[in-house]
Amino acid sequence: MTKSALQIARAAYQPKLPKALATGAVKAVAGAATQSVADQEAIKALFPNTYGMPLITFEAGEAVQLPAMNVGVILSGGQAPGGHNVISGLFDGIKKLNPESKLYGFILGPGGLVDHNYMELTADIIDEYRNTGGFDIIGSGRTKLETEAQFEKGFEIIKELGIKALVIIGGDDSNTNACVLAEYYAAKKYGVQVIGCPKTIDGDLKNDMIETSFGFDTACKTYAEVIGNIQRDCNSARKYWHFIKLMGRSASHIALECALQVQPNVCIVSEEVEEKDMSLDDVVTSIAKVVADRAAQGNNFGTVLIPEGLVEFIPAMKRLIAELNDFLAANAEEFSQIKKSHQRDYIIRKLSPENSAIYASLPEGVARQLTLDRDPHGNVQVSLIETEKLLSEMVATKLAAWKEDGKYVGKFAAQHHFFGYEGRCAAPSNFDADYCYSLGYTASMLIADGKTGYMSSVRNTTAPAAEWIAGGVPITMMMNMERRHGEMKPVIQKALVKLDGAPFKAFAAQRDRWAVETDYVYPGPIQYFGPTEVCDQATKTLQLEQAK
Ligand code: FBP
Repeated sequence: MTKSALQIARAAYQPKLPKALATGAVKAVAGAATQSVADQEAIKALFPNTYGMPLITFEAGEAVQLPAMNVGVILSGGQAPGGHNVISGLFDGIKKLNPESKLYGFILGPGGLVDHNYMELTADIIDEYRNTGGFDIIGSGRTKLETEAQFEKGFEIIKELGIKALVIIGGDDSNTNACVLAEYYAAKKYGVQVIGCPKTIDGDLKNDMIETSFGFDTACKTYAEVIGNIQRDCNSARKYWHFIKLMGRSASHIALECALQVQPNVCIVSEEVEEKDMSLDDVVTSIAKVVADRAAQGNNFGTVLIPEGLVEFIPAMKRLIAELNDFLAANAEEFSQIKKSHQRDYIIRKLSPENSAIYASLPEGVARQLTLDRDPHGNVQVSLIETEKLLSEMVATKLAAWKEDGKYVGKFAAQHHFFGYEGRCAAPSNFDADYCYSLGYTASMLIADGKTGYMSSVRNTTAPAAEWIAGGVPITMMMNMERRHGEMKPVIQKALVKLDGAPFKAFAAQRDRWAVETDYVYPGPIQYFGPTEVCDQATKTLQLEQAK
């Protein structure tokens, strides 16, 4: 591998561990029994072997040497900065317990377990990937581990390799499946432990015991850097409005965190749009008002942050998409015969009056995306909708109408951006490098302690790393029952932005001022070496949530 100068220097970084883990001698202290966040009876019935287990905290204890153990690791779902450090922390942890221990990585996600596609991760390989971004050490994938046939197939290779425990590094769905797998192996008495680690840049796997998912810190800092740069450009040329869509499939944590870091003129928060039952026109009007107010002061420029999942949070758009899905599924043959140039009118004629009006108001390109780009199940691929263009085109139309009425006097020219993939594999910030290494190391301690169905947890994360608290949380504790594909299923509750939470309140208290004033913040690139206030800050979200 050809390495950059930063990569070479960064390889020598020794991630920080919580004091209790750094001593190398650890004891597990069990807390009180736990219960699920909701639907206790239903979850208990589904997880008889892994429900109600206690919280675990690791404290300094006696040094122990355990028999060598073989451990398997899987990276599941979208990439998030720091995954390699979870693996290196896990590797160092099991080697510390016994140098003969072995780590196997399953290739390209959960599919690697089912297909028996694996490699041993030796010290040489691990050293190549310490403190680097990406999941390329073994690759990741989105195969869902959910059927008994997959569990049994996986068990075949687990037996063959003598694996004692499997560590699944993933988001809410992957950790839900990790828990189902833990329960299955426990019920079958296969003697295989399953431990989860909280990953996703989206930041929506968090609760009282999991303060943040890894990768959120680095991804947001990467986006904030480039948004800051755009804002400086924007404030220099003073002629463009930049519409910037930010990744985050569902929750708006990334957009909100970036807003707190860069102080844009507008940031849409999907959860607020849903709560206030806003229509697409309401969202467009709210942006157009800011554009018009700034124009009245001679400022024909600005920035608008848009969360990727917005469209699905607008109740009226949700209804339109649902009707389109049903209509096109039932009339696929007839629709395919309609000439391209007539398809829009055809759809407008066929939809119910409410949805027809919304569809007719959409710009041509977006209307086409809604009818043409469909996933293998025939559903609209909402993530492909260019919301940033949709909103800017609709804002332009509204401003043109206001201009005719004498309500708007400015010039409006838009630029569009989507920031997503460039943040998912950035070299982990010091926070993510330390947090991930600690999560991996903690996972090895949970394995040593015989735990299964637990998620590795590291808390008190706004304090210096030495004061972090490492432990384990029973995954069933985070579960509730939700309807998925028409069936009630036990799942980890997804954490959306809370409108009564400190981060949103801090944003809401300042956004009107940010809208009219030009008070941009330019965070600059992530710094890996230098003063701690520059290099080691947690996200604003975490700082506000943890503020006592
Ligand atoms: P995970 O929840 O698996 O971590 O993935 C999150 C994410 O990065 C979303 O923000 C984004 O919508 C999605 O993955 C993109 O997925 P893909 O990599 O398959 O294009």
